[in-house]
Parts: sequence; C-alpha cells; structure tokens
Amino acid sequence: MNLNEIVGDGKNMIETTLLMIKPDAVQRGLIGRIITRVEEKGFKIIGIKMQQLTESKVEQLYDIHLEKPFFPILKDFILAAPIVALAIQGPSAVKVIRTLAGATNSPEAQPGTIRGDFGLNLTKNIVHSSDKVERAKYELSILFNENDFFDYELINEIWIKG
Ligand code: FUP
Repeated sequence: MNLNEIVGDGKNMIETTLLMIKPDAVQRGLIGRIITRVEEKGFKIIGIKMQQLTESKVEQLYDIHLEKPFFPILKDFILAAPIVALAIQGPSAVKVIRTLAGATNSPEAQPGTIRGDFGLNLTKNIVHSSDKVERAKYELSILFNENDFFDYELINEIWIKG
C-alpha cells in the first residue's frame, strides 16, 4: 500500500501512526501487553515488524535530536536490542496513541498509560509514537516498506467508528 493512501486525508479523521515498542519493553516481555492495549482500544494494526535498527535508521528517526546532548545515550539504547514497529490505523490515531503512551518522562506519566504503568526512566520509556500525521508518514517510511502494510476490514469496525 502506498503511504499516501494510509496516512489519512484529514477529513474523516482516520489516521495512521507509528507506535514503536522500544528495546527495554522487548527485553522485559511487554510486547504482548502493549499490543493488547492498542487492540482493546479498537485500533486496527495494519503493519507489524520486529527489526534490529541500524545507526542510520536511528539517526533518521530521531533527526530532530541529533545535536542534543542525550542523543548518544538514546542511540545506544535504541540499538541495544530489536524493536517492534506497529503501524496503527483508526480515528485520530496520532493523538489517541500518544495519549495511550503517556508523558515522555515515564515517572511523570499517568497510571493507566503505557509509560505510567510500565516505565520509570526518561530514556528507557517503553514506546515511541509519532506526534503529527506528517511525522507519522515520515517515520513509517523509515521502518516499513510499502508491501508491509495490509488493507483489510476489521469485522468489529462498525461498532467502533462513528
Ligand atoms: P516523544 O515526543 O515522547 O518521543 O519525546 P521527545 O521527542 O521529547 O524525546 C525523544 C526521546 O528522547 C524520548 F523517547 C526520550 C528521549 N530523551 C532522553 O533520553 N533524554 C532527554 O533529556 C530527553 C529525551
């Protein structure tokens, strides 16, 4: 599927976003519980890919942080084990997935959010999620190929969407 087709046109608010399960969550056996939260909320997973990131991909993904003092530590962390990339589609997916993820700094994240329930560290903060539709398109293009996306109907969709 072409990325332009899946990111949403801003009209019916069906968007596609990236949720990346970071190495700490993979190592701690949290992949299943994080995916369950996404599914239980009603979202459709249209792509899922475990991968060992390269230095180049980490630099593309965190391009806005390249010059920050914390970047070397962040890069080493992201490279320390595989990640699981999820392409997630649904109403206002970008905003809602960020709400489910919780505040960036895990100790400050609300209970009930992914980081609030599973994390205690700023860098090792369990997940990453895109913050804008355009940013989601960019980040998804780094972690997925077009044939990694699946276009299908969820049988419960009419009970979730307006
Ligand atoms: P987010 O939008 O939640 O992905 O957070 P940011 O873009 O602010 O930060 C990107 C990542 O850098 C976060 F996952 C945490 C990490 N980070 C640090 O490790 N140290 C810092 O001082 C700030 C951010």
